[in-house]
Amino acid sequence: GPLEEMSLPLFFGWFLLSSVQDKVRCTSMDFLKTLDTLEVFKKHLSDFTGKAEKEVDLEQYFQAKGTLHCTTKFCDYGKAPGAKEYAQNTTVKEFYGSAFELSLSALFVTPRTVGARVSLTEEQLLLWPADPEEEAGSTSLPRGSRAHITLGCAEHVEPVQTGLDLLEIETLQQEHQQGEPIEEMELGSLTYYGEGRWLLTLREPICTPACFSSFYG
Ligand code: 2AM
Repeated sequence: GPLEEMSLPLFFGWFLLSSVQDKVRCTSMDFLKTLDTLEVFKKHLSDFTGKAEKEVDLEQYFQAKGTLHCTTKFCDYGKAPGAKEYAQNTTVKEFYGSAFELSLSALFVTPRTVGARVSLTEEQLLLWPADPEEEAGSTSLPRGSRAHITLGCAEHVEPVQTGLDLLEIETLQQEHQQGEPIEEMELGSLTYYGEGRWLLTLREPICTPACFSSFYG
């Protein structure tokens, strides 16, 4: 009935503590600012603007999307397949409300989204649903490959796109399309994967405390 549906959230996930949210946002802004100034980025600017000569302010281009979090299971208030099973899973119940430390190992930018890749531990993978990678058609990637934090979306782009963009980049990586190594930046090494897809592998992963919980909205 409707009451039962109400009891399932929009999604489950790890929510970053508010003090570290600012730090992660700053790091991401710094990255966008730096990327914007690189000649090699300007060379590929048409990926973002459609016109080679136009300029783009990446900090304006992407809009922030609420509290920073890493979605584990999108439940859509019970309408998503497997939502009920996930909510009733004993591990999910056991860890609900617990603190975790997430490791952000890379930042990525596409013409649609900007996000952070989250490298899950074995324990964290216990909270990862069975099939979010397969749902997206990426059957050969390891579990947890889709784990990410959406940092911003271009106009008219929904946050669900961020995980799909990450999977696309990881599929290219797995197919040994090494990408074009661009340069060493202060934060790490930057690689270009074509079509406006940039990946910054962080020299030092950002470790951030996060609470496993759910969001009703
Ligand atoms: P995100 O995890 O990439 O940020 C509410 O919309 C949250 O659920 C957002 O965080 C969003 O994307 C995520 N979300 C929305 N639709 C989704 C879907 N179909 N699959 C997985 N996550 C989804």
